[in-house]
Amino acid sequence: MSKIKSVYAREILDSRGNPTIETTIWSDSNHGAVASVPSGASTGRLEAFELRDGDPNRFDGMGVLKACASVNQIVSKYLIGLDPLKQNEIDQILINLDGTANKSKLGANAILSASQACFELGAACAQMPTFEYTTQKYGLATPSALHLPTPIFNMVNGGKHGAGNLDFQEYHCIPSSRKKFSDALEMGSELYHLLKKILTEKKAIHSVGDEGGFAPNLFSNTDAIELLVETIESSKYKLNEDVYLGLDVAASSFYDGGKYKISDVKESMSGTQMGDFLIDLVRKYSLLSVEDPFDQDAWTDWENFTNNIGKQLMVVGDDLLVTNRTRLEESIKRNACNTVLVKPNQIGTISETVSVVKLARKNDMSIIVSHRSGDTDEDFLADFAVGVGADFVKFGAPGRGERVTKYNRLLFIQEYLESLNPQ
Ligand code: 2PG
Ligand code: MG
Repeated sequence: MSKIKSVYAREILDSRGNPTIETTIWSDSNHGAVASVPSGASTGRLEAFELRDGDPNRFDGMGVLKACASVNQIVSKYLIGLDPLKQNEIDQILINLDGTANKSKLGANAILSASQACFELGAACAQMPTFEYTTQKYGLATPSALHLPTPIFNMVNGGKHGAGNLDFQEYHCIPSSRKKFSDALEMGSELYHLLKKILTEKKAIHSVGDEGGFAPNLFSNTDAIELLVETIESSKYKLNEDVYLGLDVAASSFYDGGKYKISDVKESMSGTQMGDFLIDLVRKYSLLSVEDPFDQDAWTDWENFTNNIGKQLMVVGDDLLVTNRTRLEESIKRNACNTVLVKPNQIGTISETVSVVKLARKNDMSIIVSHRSGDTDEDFLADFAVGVGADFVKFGAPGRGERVTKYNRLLFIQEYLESLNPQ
């Protein structure tokens, strides 16, 4: 049995240039693992607590030296000597050490960096790729090169990730799940470049937003959808056959005083009116998925929407569920949505994340494993998604380093699996 020998956290920068925490861990068998933690911009109210220093003299208060100290001065003492294969035990120690409901004492960023580093160390000690280790540990999937998670490409960035003119946060191109991952990635890349060309021809701004999608100067959310339709129609791919459209409305970010105000409609809308507006879009464009269509606490609107259109649409809970088992249980009871967005840093440990995946699976919900808008150059999530048998991954645009490192890892996994079972 290997034992954890050292645990050390330090401050690095994420893709937005903000500090985040990276933890390195070693075993006495001389295996090592490094895990860094992402950070959201449109965060759910009930997400686990991201501990920042608040010192205005460093990084405008965004430093994470306190979170590093949580790991270096507290967590490390309790993890050294433990077997890295005992993930549940390790995560329970982390949860107990913190002792708060939202991990605000040590910081969920500190806790996740340690939890994930232990998990990756476990894979290294077991001498397995992380996806295989995940599969073996949790028994949730039988990975196959032909059935890797389908990528959800974020082509246009609005909301809190964009230039300020689009209300909806993300406009997705989603290749057909029948496509092999490498073909889906090729399609994503081709459409991404075609979209840039079309934006250039229209003299629209084609700089990119936080997740690598373009952040153009369009007038309305419908314009952005039309732009994707135009891009696909001028490509060799068929809309709603080879590739589908989806949205992350991220409605909590523009919900104000019980109303939704978007540039497509003159008057502010009630939840019911917002639902009707979105259902029109779903029908008109045959959308495949809509994430966070309503505010995170507008349960009744979610229920009505899912009852109405949930048979033909993935209704995705992100801010609604915050990868939290209690919220998911509530949502299942109410039939508020049919798809779970899974983000480990919303809850703070690997075990709790897996428990959400398991509950979702048991209830026949679809699973999307997702990055954050401020992410790091690591590819752990690709392995995790394959290992838990996620249906989809949402890793941003098929461009920018912190996004493509995850897609590229899926390419590697595909080839690795093919080499095990040559045709
Ligand atoms: C989302 C995420 C990731 P953020 O809303 O789904 O795309 O954004 O990380 O800013 O919460
Ligand atoms: Mg979201």
